[in-house]
Amino acid sequence: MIQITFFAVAILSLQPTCWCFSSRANAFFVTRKYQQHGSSALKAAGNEVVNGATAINGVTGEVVPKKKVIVLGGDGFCGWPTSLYLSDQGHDVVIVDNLSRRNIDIELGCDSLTPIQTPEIRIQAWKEVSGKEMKFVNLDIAKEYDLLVQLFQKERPDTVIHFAEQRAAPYSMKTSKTKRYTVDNNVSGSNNLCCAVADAELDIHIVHLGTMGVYGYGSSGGEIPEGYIDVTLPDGRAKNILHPAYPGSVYHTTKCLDALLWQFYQKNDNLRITDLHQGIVWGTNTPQTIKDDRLINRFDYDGDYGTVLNRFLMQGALGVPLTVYGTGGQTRAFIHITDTAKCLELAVLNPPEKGERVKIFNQVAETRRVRDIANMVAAQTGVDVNFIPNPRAEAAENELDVSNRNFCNLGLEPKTLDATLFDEVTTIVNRFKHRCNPTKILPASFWNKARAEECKTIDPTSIQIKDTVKDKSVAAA
Ligand code: NAD
Ligand code: USQ
Repeated sequence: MIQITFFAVAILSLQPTCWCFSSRANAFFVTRKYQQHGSSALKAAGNEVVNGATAINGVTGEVVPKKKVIVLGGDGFCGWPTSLYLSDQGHDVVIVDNLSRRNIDIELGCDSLTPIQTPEIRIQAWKEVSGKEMKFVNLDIAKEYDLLVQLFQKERPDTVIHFAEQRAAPYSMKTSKTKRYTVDNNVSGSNNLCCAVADAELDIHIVHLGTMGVYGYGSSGGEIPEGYIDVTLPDGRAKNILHPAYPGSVYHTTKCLDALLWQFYQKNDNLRITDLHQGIVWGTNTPQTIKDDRLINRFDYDGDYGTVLNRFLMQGALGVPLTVYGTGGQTRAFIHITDTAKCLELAVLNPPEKGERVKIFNQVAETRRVRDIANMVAAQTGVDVNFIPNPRAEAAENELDVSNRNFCNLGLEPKTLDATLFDEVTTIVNRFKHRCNPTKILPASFWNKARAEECKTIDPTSIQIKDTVKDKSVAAA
C-alpha cells in the first residue's frame, strides 16, 4: 500500500521523458530517463513518502530500491567517500576495515597530508551532519574468515563492495616482506570473500575494485575493451576470452589473480560479480566529505602511496620541482574521486543476472601522458618539471586507448582534468602543507637491482619546501 501511494506521487511529480515498470526481488521500481539529472524535488518526494525504503540514483535521478551495502576497506581513500555518497543517496552502509592502511603509515613514518579522524569520530560526524547512521566493524577479511561469514549472515547485505586490498604498486615492490604481504593479503581477502558469500548462502552481489593495470601498459595497437576480447584461435576458431593479463608490479599481479578467482567462483558457485578496472584516482574531497572537517578524506603524497596527479598538485603547491620518472612518456587512465563513488553506485544498482558471467567495466574518464600532466601543473603553479631516473621497470613510452562505454551507457558523464578541479586539490594542500614531510616525497621503492642502481643519485633529503610557502602555511594553520 505504501509503495503504491509512493509510486503514484512519484509518477505525478516526475514528468519523465520516458519510463516503464518492472519487477525485481519482489519490489517494484521505476525506470525513467530525465532531461535533468539529480532533481532535488525528486529526492524530497522519494525520501518523504517511502520513509527510507528507497534511495536515489545520483547519476540518473531515478528512484531506486534502497540497498544494504557492506563496504570492505571503507576507511580508505576511495572507500570512505564512496560510503558517504551511498549513505547520502539513501542506502544502508556498513563499513568493514582492519585499519591496516593507517598502520602502514606508521611503518613508513608518513601520514595522510590531511588529518583524518578515527572511524568512530568520522561516523559520529556523519550522523550529526546528515542524520544518517553507518556502522563500522574492525575486521581483517584476509584472516578472520568466520567473523566475515557471521557478519554476512547478520547483516544480510544485497551488495559487498571490495576495496580492502594493499593498493600501492611501489609498496608492493619495496621488499620481499611487502611483496609477500601484498599477495597474502589481497589474494586471501578476495578468496575469503567468495567463500564467505557461498557459505552464507545469500544472493550477495560482489563489486570489486580492480585496476586498469591488469591489461598492462604496452601499446596494444587498439582500444582496450571492457574485460573480454575477441580472439581467433589456431584453425580460425573465434572466441571471446578474458583479456590477457600483463601486470607491471606485484600489486597489479594480485588484481590479475583476483580476476581468475572471480571467474572461478562465478562459474562454480553461481555468484553475481562485477569487477571494475579503475584508473588512477585523483582529487580528495567530495560534496559529502566537505560537510565537516571531521569527514575529510585521506591524501597520500609520499613516494610509495601518493599517486601521480595528486603528487604533482601537492608538489606544485609546495614549490617543489615535479618528480617525473624517466621520460614521463607513460600514458595512464584517470578518474576523479567523485566519479569513483558514482561508478560504484551504478555498479551496485546494476548487478549481473544470476548465472551471467563476471561483469567487467573500465572505470576511467580519460587517458593522459605523465609529462603532459606535469606540464599542466607546472603552467598553473610555476614550478619546474624535474625528470628523474625511473624507479620502476616500465615502458618508457606507451599509448593507451580505453573503452568506458559500459558506464557511459548507464548515464555517467565523467569529469576530466581541469584547472578548477586542480584548484580544489591545491586549496586542500595549501591548508595542510605544514604536515608534509619533504623527505618522503622522492621515490623510495625500486623495482629491481638495476633500477635501484640507476636511482642511487636520488637523495631524499634534497627536497626543500620553499621557506615562504612553508611559513605561510604554518601561519595559516
Ligand atoms: P586505501 O589503501 O586507501 O584503502 C584500502 C582500505 O582497505 C584501507 O583502509 C585498508 O585499511 C583496508 N584493508 C586492506 N586490507 C584489508 C584487510 N585484509 N581487511 C580489512 N581491511 C583491509 O586504497 P584506495 O586508494 O582506497 O583503493 C581502494 C581499492 O581501489 C583498492 O583495491 C585499489 O586497488 C583500488 N584502486 C585504487 C586506485 C587509486 O588510485 N587509489 C585506482 C584503481 C584501483
Ligand atoms: N609517476 C611519475 N612520478 C611520480 C609518480 C608516478 O612519473 O611522482 C609515474 C609512474 O612511473 C607511472 C605513472 O606515473 O608510470 C602512474 O603511477 P601512479 O603511482 O600514479 O599509479 P600506479 O602505480 O599505476 O597505481 C595507482 C594506484 C593503484 C591503481 C592504479 C590504477 O595506486 O591502486 O590500481 O593507479 S592504474 O595505473 O590504471 O593501473
